[in-house]
Amino acid sequence: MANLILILGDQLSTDISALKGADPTNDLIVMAEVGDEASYTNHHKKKLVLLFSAMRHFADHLEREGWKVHYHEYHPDSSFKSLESVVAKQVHSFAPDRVITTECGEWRLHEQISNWPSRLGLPVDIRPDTRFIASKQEFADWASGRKQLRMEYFYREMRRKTGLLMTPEGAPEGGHWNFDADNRKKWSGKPGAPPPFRIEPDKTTQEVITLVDRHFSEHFGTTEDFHFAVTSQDARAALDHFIDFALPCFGDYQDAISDSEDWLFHSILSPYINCGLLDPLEVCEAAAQAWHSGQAPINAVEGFIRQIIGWREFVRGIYWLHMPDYAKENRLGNNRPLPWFYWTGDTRMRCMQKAIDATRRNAYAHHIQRLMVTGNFALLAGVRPEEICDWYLAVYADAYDWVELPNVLGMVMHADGGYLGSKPYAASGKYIQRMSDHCGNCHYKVKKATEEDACPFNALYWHFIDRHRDQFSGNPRMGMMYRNWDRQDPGRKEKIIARAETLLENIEQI
Ligand code: FAD
Ligand code: DLZ
Repeated sequence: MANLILILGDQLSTDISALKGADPTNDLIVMAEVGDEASYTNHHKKKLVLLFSAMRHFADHLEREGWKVHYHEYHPDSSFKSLESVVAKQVHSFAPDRVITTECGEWRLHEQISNWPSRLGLPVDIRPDTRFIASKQEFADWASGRKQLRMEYFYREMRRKTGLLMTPEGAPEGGHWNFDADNRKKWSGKPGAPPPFRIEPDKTTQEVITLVDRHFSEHFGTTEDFHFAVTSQDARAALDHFIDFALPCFGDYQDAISDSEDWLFHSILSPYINCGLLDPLEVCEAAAQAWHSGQAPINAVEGFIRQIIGWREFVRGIYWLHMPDYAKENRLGNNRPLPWFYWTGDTRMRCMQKAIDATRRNAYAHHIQRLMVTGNFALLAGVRPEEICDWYLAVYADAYDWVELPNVLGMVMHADGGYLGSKPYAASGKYIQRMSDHCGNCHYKVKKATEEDACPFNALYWHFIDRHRDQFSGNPRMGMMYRNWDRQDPGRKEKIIARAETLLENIEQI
């Protein structure tokens, strides 16, 4: 019996379920760089370099381990544009008994692969992706019968399941499940933030950079200064770098934003975890070990682990529970096109310009920039969810539909009616001033709301509150905002709304 085993670009692990029980002497592994996957969105050039180079290194590794690998390199003139066309050709030449693959992370591709048994005329074994802590069914069971889902309760289940930061008696280490209250410091430049882990491009990566520059020149971003790891060995070195140099301060400055520092104390591990170079549990265990050995404090380690076994698992569960309908949600009825400056960074708002510029250079922006800067602006301005989702899917090296969509459509845009988050993360300029040092360098004045040079976030915030009164005034977590708004002088309110409307009418000039 011979099998054809398909490994996708984000499944680069020898522990992937498609390889379980496989036979190197009989089976054929297929991996393919194809136009359809490289172009279904305007993927950042660095994301393309990361994936193609990591795929090539992984295929080489498998061959060195004795596997037969058919690897299809990208060429714009190739007649094999889709994964299906590559697999169909190998089915024809290799005549396997079946195709084996691990379930993919996107509804779009999942739909295509689900049709392969009839289209290819042989059995296709689609195995669960065991790299997640909760299976799709486990999440569905947990969610069943709950009207609103709250990450915190799901997270506690995951702590119990993994035993991470749990005492032998079954209590949370440190006496609390969550130390978020300690994790809201502004960063003043001290302690110094460590430089990100970097690996200089080897020959394979350099070839891929040349390929991407030549054939994907219209895509967003730049390949310049590519320094991501592209092998699991180097991704592990990136994990060690994070644990040694950044994790101790991760909690304290988790919500901080800096005018001068792109990476702060974040791990920059999501690109590796999401494409299979790092296992999420291995990452959490390394962090827990740093706490046990006294190398990092509990607020940092708990906060970090919560992001992975809490948020990451939670958004994936929501995605598979509600797709494909979830992607169509637009409960706030937004219909504004995405402003063009999301692609160029050409805006006088310092925080937006800095977040977009970092995104363009690095294919990375940290969570608070994604949530409270570019996300907050899209929410306040009422951008069409589909357009802002596509932007986030394109511009980050870690972006795949299963994780991007719930974060953007649910967490940022509140387009699912509050299913993922109990209240929208809407904020005025005051939040950005509190958590960053951008405002001192901005063309706009954060203390003003109605004047021509007033911070746009201020008037847009009140406009958002005012126009969504029906949806939010009954939300107990937003009552105070409505009381504050209603207390303001009617003349001032009128001016604020007028200023917001001028901004919205001239949004491309902000
Ligand atoms: P750290 O801050 O060091 O966090 C540690 C890890 O926790 C991350 O590597 C990631 O695996 C996980 N994590 C943290 N927050 C989340 C979250 N909300 N959802 C899922 N995992 C999380 N993450 C992606 O992996 N891909 C995306 O496409 C993506 N899009 C996002 C879009 C928006 C609008 C927002 C608000 C968040 C998005 N996130 C996404 C979550 C988060 O911003 C990134 O995981 C994080 O910034 C990655 O950088 P890091 O590895 O340095 O993370
Ligand atoms: C994101 C991506 C890109 C850019 N290119 C490829 C590719 O050429 N071949 C491949 O197998 N996968 C690629 N991917 C990842 C897929 O598009 C898809 O996002 C994931 O496999 C979903 O789990």
